[in-house]
Amino acid sequence: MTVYNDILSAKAKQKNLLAILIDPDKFDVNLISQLADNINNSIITHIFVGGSTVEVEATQRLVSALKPLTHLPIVLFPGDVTQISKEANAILFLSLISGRNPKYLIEKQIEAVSLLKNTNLEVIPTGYILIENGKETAVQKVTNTLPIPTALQQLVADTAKAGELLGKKLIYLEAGSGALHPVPTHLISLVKQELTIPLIVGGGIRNKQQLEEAYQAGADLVVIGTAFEHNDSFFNDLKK
Ligand code: 1GP
Repeated sequence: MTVYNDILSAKAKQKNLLAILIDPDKFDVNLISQLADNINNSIITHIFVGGSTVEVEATQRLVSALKPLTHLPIVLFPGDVTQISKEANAILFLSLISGRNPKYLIEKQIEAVSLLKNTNLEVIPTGYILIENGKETAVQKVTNTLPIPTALQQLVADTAKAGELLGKKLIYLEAGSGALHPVPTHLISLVKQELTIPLIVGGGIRNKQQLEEAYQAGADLVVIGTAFEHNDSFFNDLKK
């Protein structure tokens, strides 16, 4: 459990972790060298790969191209079982515990087992919690689930704790890619108080200030995708 153990030890040392999320469907593999340079020269610690809808094989192509260009762990954050690539280091084995759709609570996970058996991927059980952000996001549409309203704070906290008690190794608090608003900091803090396992926060974080606020509220690892896609100079703000 190298990737997970490294997250745990970073948490113990209160070292903030940052993942870039690359959506294989949105990214042109021909630009991979430039992207890898930008990543390697930044404070980014993890590379997440995944998307809500991704063309079959696109994940494999991206991971194969990226792997020789970086020493950072490549972690699959799959929207579907077609997004499993042997060459990644680890996979977030997600269960959408904010939703009530059996497909994303257990059915997709069962479907993934025969595929995972043919890999050496480190499998990290992750409770995935979708929070409302002001607009409908792709994950909401694809999974046909409702996000938890931000006003239902206790429900968010109890959902996260239930995830931990069920044996999840990570909780991922998600506003959704391209969210209008990130997960509110008071919700991050509330969830953090409940958990002993590391907390991932993502969705709608577009600048360094929001990143710092998420860390201060208690995020152990922050995930950013859209801000890197839309604004190349964002890497400059995050140089080593
Ligand atoms: C989505 O949390 C990630 O799953 C990243 O979201 O694209 O809004 O940064 P953004």
